[in-house]
Amino acid sequence: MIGYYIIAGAWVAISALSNASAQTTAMPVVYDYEIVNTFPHDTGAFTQGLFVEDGHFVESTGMRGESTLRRVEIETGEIIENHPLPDRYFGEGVVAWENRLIMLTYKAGIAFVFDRTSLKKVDQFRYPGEGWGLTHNGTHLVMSDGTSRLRLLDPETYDQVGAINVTYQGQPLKYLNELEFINGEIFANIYGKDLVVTIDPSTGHITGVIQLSGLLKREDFIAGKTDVLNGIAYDEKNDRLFVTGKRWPKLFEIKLRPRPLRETK
Ligand SMILES: [Ca+2]
Repeated sequence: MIGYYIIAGAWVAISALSNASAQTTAMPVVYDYEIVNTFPHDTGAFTQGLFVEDGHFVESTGMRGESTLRRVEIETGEIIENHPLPDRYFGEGVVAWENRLIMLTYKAGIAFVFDRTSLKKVDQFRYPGEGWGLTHNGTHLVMSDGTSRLRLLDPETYDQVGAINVTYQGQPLKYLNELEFINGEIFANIYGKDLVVTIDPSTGHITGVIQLSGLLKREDFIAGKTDVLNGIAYDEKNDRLFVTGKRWPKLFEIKLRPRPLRETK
């Protein structure tokens, strides 16, 4: 039987970003979500980086004059520790490596290195271009910069030692933002879209598209404040996946459900 599959919605949304035409690689799996838990989130947090550390979140926030690195209780959203950045810096993604927390800035070309326990600044380094998201794959730091290319950085020298060219159906997929390495794949927010994609780090191919439309209900939007979806964190110990957004009043624990393929003629 000859047939092909289309995946409505997600494909349309994402193909507009990538100008996908040639079906050169396997179709990604499309996932819908189910909300498992809803937790409070600080509406003053312009979320840029998010990950789970020992049962709490490490969260980095952006905007000049509002940028912070903080530890946050998962269930209550309570800020346990808060380290503000100097007003001139626009904070971006954060990652932990050994006893350090490494945090990017948007356009200053500077990353700050903090002691993981005290949050005291211990180092800084420069990089070319913009800083967006950060995660690690166990051997390298993985950094996004607004393009379709993820940089691989040596976690000791912070030198770029490689890159992953991210493609959707053979076409570059740009605006990769907050990142999270989960079970061998890189999850990435697409800036400005209610979408998270999963990336095979060995090929850069998009393997999955997570549709998060409607996650934050319209009635929960605060006019002039609530911004885009951003922030993915994974609690490996308890297999919990969290997502939130910039100045969102809520943070969600979600489960993913693969959408059944629809066969067409
Ligand atoms: Ca993350």
